[in-house]
Amino acid sequence: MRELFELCGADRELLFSPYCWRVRLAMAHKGLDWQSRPIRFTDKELIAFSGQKLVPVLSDGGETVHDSLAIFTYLDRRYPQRPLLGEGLAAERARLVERLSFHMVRIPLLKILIPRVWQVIDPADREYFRSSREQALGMSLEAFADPQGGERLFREGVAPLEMWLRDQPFLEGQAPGGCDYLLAGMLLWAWCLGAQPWTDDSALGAWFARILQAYEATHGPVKRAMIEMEQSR
Ligand SMILES: N[C@@H](CCC(=O)N[C@@H](CS)C(=O)NCC(=O)O)C(=O)O
Repeated sequence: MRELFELCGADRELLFSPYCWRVRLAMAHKGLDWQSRPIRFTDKELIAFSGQKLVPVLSDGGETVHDSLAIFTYLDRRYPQRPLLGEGLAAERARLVERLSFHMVRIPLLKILIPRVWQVIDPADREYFRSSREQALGMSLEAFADPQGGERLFREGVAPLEMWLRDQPFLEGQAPGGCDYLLAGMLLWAWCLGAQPWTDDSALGAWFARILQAYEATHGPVKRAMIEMEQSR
């Protein structure tokens, strides 16, 4: 059996982790099915078998892999059809895209999404979420969160991608590949939390719609939170 341990909100159907979405998109790309095992931030005992504390964790017939990029590599090795990363230089380029998306897209989105994550997580997770994120950020959630500033940084960060996607339907060319899913997972994080700092009529918006539609055509509608933003605490 193939099981994907992934982060959920108080509503177990609300899956909003960017890294877990990468893996969902990658497995859908390869035509694989899986059982979802939604876990909350503090359900660490459910993934203790993986020897670490973060999701996604893929358990696949006796093999356990964690970390989205490591899971892409595993999937390519175990299921060579429709490669995600390829080998050699191609895999290294995907690592570069992963690092770039981390800095150019993740940080801006985090500024937008922190108050939304706060709203959707189980109240029992809130203390852990606050203390772990404040320690990592070196400041309070309220000091870091800045939805308007995050939107501006996001637009600046994706400007080169917007130009790239005006010339071709996917980051990887005429068909989606691993780099598309590395980035699309980040955008799904925002989308599932009811935010969309890109416009439908942008090249990035059209690209995102193509990826989301392909996923929903085989796996059904993606749950999206309807959040009224007032305060983060
Ligand atoms: N580099 C890892 C990052 C994984 C990660 O940060 N996962 C987050 C979910 S978005 C997590 O498990 N957070 C739980 C926690 O912070 O305790 C990957 O690409 O999978």
